[in-house]
Amino acid sequence: MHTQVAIIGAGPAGLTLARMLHLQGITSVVVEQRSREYVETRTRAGILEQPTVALMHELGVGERLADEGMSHNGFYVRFDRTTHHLDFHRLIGGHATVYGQQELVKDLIANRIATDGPLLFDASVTAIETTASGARVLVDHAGTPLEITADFVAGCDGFHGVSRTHVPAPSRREFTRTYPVAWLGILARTTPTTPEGMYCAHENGISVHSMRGPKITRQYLQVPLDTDLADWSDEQIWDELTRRSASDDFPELERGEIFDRSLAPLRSYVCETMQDGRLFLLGDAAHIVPPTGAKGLNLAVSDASTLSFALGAFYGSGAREHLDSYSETCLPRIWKAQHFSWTLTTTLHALSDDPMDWRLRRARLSRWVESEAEQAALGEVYLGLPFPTHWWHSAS
Ligand code: RFL
Ligand code: PHB
Repeated sequence: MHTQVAIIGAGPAGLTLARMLHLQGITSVVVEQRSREYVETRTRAGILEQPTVALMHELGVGERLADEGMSHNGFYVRFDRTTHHLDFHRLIGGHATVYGQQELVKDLIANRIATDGPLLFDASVTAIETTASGARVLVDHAGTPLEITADFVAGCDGFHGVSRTHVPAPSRREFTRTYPVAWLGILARTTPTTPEGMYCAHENGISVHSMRGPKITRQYLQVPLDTDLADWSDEQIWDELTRRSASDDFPELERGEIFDRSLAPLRSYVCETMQDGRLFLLGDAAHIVPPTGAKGLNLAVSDASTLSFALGAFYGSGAREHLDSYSETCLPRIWKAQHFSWTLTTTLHALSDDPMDWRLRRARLSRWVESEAEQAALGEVYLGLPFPTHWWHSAS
């Protein structure tokens, strides 16, 4: 099988790239190791930046997002039993949109299938070979070997994928920061406690109170890294969410049926070498942010937009410079999102027993809620910095 671009992974990065290439008349094959059902039901992110939402509309996949997404002006912060709303919309305009990652993935898959774009599920990439003139991707497709030849490979296979290991270790410029904590996440049939999402800073650790609709909540608890999900009963989860979110100005958290649970370690990682010849790394394959600040999916989409533009330029006019500068074009926005996620993570989590630490964190939280200048600065990044390039290239 031959195509112009072999895309490994049907997450937000791979599916968005496939759609943008299709609209530019560039062929691709998307190869996904999991089943369609698995990727369409995997619970993950939920907060979309404005540039992500605008892009989905441009790509013609924003219809359900417009109907079902919840538009938020900012978020709430609670500490010392007091609740504060950071209203970014009032200060700088714009919105964030709450829409589950798997819903976006469903929309992109439905569109890919409706436009007859090749998309293989249960197809695991086992090897990648690149030369100066092209690439070969070896795939195990439900037990049958398959070979794809392509001009380029887009590694959109997430943090645990195979693409990054194709970049020789000595030439990989990598930065890692790990945190001794994880997020225990739940989905529950309850009414959200605040009209927009809320981060609570408590001495036991952060609790996050987000939503997926008027009657479904998505909530998280900071837990130690070595936590076993089975050690937490539903009652213990509700007790701890209630304790950390206790306030003097809002009713107590509502309890209800928990129907999904997950555990995610907090990690910051950047592989600055996002290109090796004809292989490009996008999204979680190249970088991970801790979930505080909700940047991961949005960065994956931003990388896809940059690569789409560079490939459009190459196929449109033979220009190679945008491909060659792919990493440098992506990295400033990635590091700004890393900085934002690190700031929120270190301000909102309990990461040490040092009493001076909490006083410093409280001072920063106080500045956030008392200073409109601080709020505007946070809001600019939360609602989404502009993408580095257009997703399409005009040859004229
Ligand atoms: P994905 O989504 O991991 O997709 C990679 C795909 O590649 C497949 N794959 C392979 N396919 C073929 N052959 C192989 N050898 C393969 N190896 C892997 C995988 O099966 C998979 O389908 O990466 P992508 O596209 O880069 O997207 C990144 C996002 O998924 C991720 O950054 C976000 O979920 C992070 N994140 C959040 N991001 C936000 O922007 N807003 C949020 O509100 C937000 N909340 C979160 C989050 C992540 C969380 N967890 C679980 C880590 C909340 C949590 C709790
Ligand atoms: C979510 O709604 O899943 C969510 C909210 C805030 C975050 C991360 C995830 O920081």
